[in-house]
Amino acid sequence: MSFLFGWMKNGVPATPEKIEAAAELAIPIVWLLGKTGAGKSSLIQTLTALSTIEVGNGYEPCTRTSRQFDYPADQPLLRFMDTRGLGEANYDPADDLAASAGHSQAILVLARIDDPVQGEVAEALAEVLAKDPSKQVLLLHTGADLITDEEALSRAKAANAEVFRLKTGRPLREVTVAMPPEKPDENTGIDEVIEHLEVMLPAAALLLARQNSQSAEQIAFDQIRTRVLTYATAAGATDALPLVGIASVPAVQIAMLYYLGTFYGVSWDRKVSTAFLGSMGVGVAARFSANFGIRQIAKLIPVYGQTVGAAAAGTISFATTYALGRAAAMFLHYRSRSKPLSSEKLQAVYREAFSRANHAKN
Ligand SMILES: Nc1nc2c(ncn2[C@@H]2O[C@H](COP(=O)(O)OP(=O)(O)OP(=O)(O)O)[C@@H](O)[C@H]2O)c(=O)[nH]1
Ligand SMILES: [Mg+2]
Repeated sequence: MSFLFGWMKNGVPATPEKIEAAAELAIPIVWLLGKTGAGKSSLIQTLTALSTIEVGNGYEPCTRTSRQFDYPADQPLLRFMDTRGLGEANYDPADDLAASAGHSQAILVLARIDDPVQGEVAEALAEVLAKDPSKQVLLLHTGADLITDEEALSRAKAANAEVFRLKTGRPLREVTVAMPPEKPDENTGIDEVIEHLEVMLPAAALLLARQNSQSAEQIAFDQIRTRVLTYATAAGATDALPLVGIASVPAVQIAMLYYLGTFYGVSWDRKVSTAFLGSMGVGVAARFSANFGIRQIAKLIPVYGQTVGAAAAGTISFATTYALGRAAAMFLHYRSRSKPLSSEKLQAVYREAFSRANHAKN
């Protein structure tokens, strides 16, 4: 019995609409905290390379105290939550905390290097962390191009970092960023922000990472990368799948494999399915069932299941689905060209994709 057909027995058809609805329920969130003018909109613009982001424009209201921006527009896979009015009025993070509950997320705090008045931002962050100490935070020193003297620059950074450390009671990871307007070539620190996101929020980093694709295979995958991320994000909405009428993570994975088959012009007949399973190796197949097995067990233990188990299930389902999609794409690319592909190479690409998608330390 083939790989695909074996899974299909457990699955129900997962239509593109259902997949997208599930992905939206699990969309990862990047919180942006910072005073007006700190560079929040500039950062969104730089990370997404979208020129349509303007100060105070293009946003949907999210909560009373924040705006949200979903990216990409046609099939959102990442939400930026832009806190408004921080440092101007008393900010109460309750609404934003509620809006982001249940989503994987990271907090980026932006503090302009030439603005030493960061007390209110630090207080807001402290309040958020008091409610949820597990939240991952990165401090961005923006406007690095505005101070040219090295010593003055490091003094300014140290002083701002100290304000945040004192209010939150912990040292934060830090990155120095320059986003001079009208000079995108002179941006600095953005790759480092993405590197931190790889650890804090891999789903975001996979979407925002600059592509350096050279081979025909990589270039082909770039065309469907966001689609694979949609399936992976949908699979990560493990607990929400029944709500949108998808019975299981394997059903999402089957739908993804069919989509990829169509894209590469290869049909998943018995021969192709068997070749794929064979190349992926028994270890990978066994790990799938082990992962799903662990998830089910975790859910049976009430407290553990609701906290650790639920979070881990989403992360593992996201990572296994993304890695499966990445490996299947490579397999199908070679297959469509009748070129040989070693199982070592296929398994290596699976492992690499899995570890990139599963970097988060909860
Ligand atoms: N030179 C320089 N200018 C920056 C930098 N970051 C932001 N700016 C400029 O500062 C101004 C405000 O930046 P925005 O990105 O709109 O700030 P914001 O945090 O979105 O502000 P609000 O939307 O009002 O909360 C814009 O003119 C930016 O071009 C930077 O790193 N260097
Ligand atoms: Mg803005």
